Amino acid sequence: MNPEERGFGSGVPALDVSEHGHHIDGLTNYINIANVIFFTLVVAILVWACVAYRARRGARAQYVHGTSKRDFLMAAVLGAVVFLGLDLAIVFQGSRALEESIWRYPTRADNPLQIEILAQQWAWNIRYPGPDGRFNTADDAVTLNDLRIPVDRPVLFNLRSRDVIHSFNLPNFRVKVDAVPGITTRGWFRVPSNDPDLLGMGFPRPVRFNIACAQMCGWAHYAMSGYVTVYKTDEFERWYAQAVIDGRLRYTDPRTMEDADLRRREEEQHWGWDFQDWGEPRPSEPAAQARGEGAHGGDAAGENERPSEGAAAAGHEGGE
Ligand SMILES: [Cu+2]
Repeated sequence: MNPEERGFGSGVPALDVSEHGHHIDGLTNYINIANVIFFTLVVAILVWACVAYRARRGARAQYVHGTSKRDFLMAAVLGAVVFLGLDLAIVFQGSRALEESIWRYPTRADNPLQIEILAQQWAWNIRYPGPDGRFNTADDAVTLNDLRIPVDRPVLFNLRSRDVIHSFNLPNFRVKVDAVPGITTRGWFRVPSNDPDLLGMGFPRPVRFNIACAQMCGWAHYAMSGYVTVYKTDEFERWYAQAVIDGRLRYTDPRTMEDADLRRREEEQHWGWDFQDWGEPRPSEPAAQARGEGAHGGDAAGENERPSEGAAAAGHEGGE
């Protein structure tokens, strides 16, 4: 497998191969076009006024207070056009995009690929849960700056930072989520296998895109990059199975280790956390299943807290 390397794509903006990206592009285009129209209009009026009302021999300047009915009417109409045509239109389109796709997180029924991402100066640590579906266990697959995903399956990620604020940015997927020390943020996206741009890049061969950090995070911020590679489902599963085997070979249970220094270093490798999907039932939870608690088992297992449930969630945070 030799992934096609595309980087940011050659165009501006970068090619978009995500399911929801057209919402963001549509909004950006709308703002750009509206800006060009209003800018042209304002400049045209200014130029016309400069020429039409230029100084002429014998002409006297008038002082206008702008308090006539006509002045008020003109200001009101112009204000309404800008407010309705720009501000409200942007709010309306933006909230529609949020409701229709960006905030419509995949549910368990959608079988999302769960991933944990730990940002640090200056790298992206990426963790997959492995076959047991749980993080920080011996079958996790862990990579550095190397995110691999299948097509047609939602990718749901948790994001944390080890040090300063970073921003996880996948330009070709229109994803940008901040990694903030002390809290867990999340995001999701999906790459449809029939996306024309993706097919144009040679898919079903694996296609590779860039990961960037979009937050100035220190002197090597520019170097905080990685790759995200899109695979056919079966090829992804093959890679994933091998990555899990490789992970097991490297895994040592820190509890069995005598050497304190080695143990500390080993524990640093196990930086994962209980995946937070904000209150979704966790049917794969063995403890919950044993108690027959399908929908509400998460609480007893000490997981699935919402971030707003202050004290309980705080126990999970800031563990770095
Ligand atoms: Cu960064």
